[in-house]
Amino acid sequence: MTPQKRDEILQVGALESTLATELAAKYETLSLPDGGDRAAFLAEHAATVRVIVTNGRPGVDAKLIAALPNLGAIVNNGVGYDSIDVEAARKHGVGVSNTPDVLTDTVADTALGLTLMTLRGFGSADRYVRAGRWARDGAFPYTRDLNGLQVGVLGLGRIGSAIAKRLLAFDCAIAYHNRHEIADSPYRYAASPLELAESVDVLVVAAAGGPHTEKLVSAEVLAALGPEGYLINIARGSVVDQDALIDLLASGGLAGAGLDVFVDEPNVPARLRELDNVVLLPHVGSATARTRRAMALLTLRNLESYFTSGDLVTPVLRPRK
Ligand code: 8YV
Repeated sequence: MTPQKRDEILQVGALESTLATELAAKYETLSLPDGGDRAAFLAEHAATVRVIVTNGRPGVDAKLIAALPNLGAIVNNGVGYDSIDVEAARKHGVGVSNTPDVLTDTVADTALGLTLMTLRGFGSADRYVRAGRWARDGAFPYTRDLNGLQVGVLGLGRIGSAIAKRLLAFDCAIAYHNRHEIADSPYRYAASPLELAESVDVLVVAAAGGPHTEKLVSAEVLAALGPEGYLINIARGSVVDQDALIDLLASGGLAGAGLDVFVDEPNVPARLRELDNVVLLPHVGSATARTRRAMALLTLRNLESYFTSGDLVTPVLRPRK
């Protein structure tokens, strides 16, 4: 029997190995090479690609979309799709899907853990014990309570709301800023990121990345948090002015920061790594075995659905039929 021609998918970026294996078992898979090899690769394979599967890095730009004449969908194994040029996809009738809901609770848990670690200095306290300083230097310095604080959530979407819900259990007073006020929200609305920062002790960034939110947390917003204020970011590094953040953390203009995301991942500036009032995580917001499996399964369902019905299960943008 002659083997059937299988649907071809193009992997952009390094997918986790289980998902990559599952894709390869079912579909004809290609991986987009970096840099110089790309033109030759596209000259040979561009016409066969029907779907891109990506984890958001290094991204899918207008040039790549235009180079693939039979591309119908971009399936993103992640909720944030800021590195995909959705406008270019729309222009070419290409659908885009992501993995909402399945990671909400895990990312919100990460935000809470990071907030507690940052305010209570648990990372630094752990290093204190390991370095033998407890026995040598005595008790660890006092830190800050989370319970009872005013917390601002920038971006009260699915993840922001799950974070707010958890903070209520810590008796925190919640305020938020979104582009639009949410009519029936139980939380106080702040008309701008600045107004939000001025009125809270901790600012948690949960807004989507992309050009609309680039440096939304500006130097001015960060300064408004003040020397007793904290910044927590589990969204995208691009939402925060990272250089201004480092300056304020280093000069005492801000008490501390907990960061799971950075401007140029996986590169974290040395100046930031040298500070002791920050907790730095390697973008692990959704990185538990259960949640990553749920994300991969939703990615596979989107792919399957596109090949069988021409539509996506969790579309950000529906494909043109
Ligand atoms: C993942 C994320 O790091 O979902 C997102 O937007 O940032 C993370 O859950 C990423 O998508 C890897 O697949």
